[in-house]
Parts: sequence; C-alpha cells; structure tokens
Amino acid sequence: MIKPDAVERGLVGNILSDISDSGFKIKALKLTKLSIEEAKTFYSIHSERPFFDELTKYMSRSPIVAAVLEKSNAVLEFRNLIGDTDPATAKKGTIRNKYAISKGENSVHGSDSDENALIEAKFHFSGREILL
Ligand code: DAT
Ligand code: MG
Repeated sequence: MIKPDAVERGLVGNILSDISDSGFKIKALKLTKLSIEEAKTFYSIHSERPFFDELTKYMSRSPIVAAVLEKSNAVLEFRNLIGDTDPATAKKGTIRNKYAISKGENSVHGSDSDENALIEAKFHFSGREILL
C-alpha cells in the first residue's frame, strides 16, 4: 500500500516509479479508501499495541493505493526497497528514507510473509482484479 501521508502529498507517481525501477511487476493496482473498520481488520495483528488507535485513524483518514507486486523473493526485496519502519533509521535511498514523515506516517506498507501477502491481496482485490 501507498499510505495516506504519501497519497496526500502527491507521491503516488514517484513511489510507483521507484517500485518499477526496482524490478517489481504490478499485478493489481487501485486507489481506494479504508473505513476505520477496514483499517482495524487489516492491522488486527497490532490491536493490543499502544499505537493501534493512532494507526487505524491515520490509515482511514484519506485514500491509499493498494497494489499486488511480483518479483522473485518479493517480500524480502520489497522490505529492502521500503526500509525500516522508522524513517530516521531507514537506509539512504529507501522509500521510507526518502518520503516518510515519521514512524507512524511512513508512506508505504509491505507484507511481512508470503502467507500474509496472499491474505492482504485478497483483502484489497477480487480474483478478477489480479492479473495472472
Ligand atoms: P512495518 O510497517 O515496517 O511492517 P510494523 O508491522 O511493526 O511495521 O507496524 C505496522 C505499522 O504500525 C507501521 O508501519 C507504523 C505503525 N507503527 C509501528 N510502530 C509504531 C510506533 N512505535 N508508533 C507509531 N506507529 C507505529
Ligand atoms: Mg508489518
């Protein structure tokens, strides 16, 4: 996902360009908006964390861009491209280093496993919206 802070600042083109330049193929793509309930479902793994309320309010405040990306070793490769959760420690040249505002408003989401990538792809897209 390209998160609200980045969509709000007109960074969708820059971020998709970084993603393509890093060799990812786009298999599904849409601009949409999460309701507070959808944000709570998407981030349910973090429901007991102190930042959950802040996180779900932020993720539902304005549009996001959802995408399914393909590359060999995609989960790890994408996490390398986006960098650490906190832009202050994200490596130079990573998307979060370049664009993120803070640990909370960090511009992009990446799945943390192949299993969760499939769950998250199905959360955002119907079968016919994902190109095989
Ligand atoms: P990541 O997005 O790098 O996988 P995560 O899964 O630990 O990070 O947390 C999910 C999101 O929750 C993260 O992108 C931003 C928010 N978040 C995490 N830790 C936070 C904190 N200490 N304060 C505020 N927001 C936080
Ligand atoms: Mg995570």
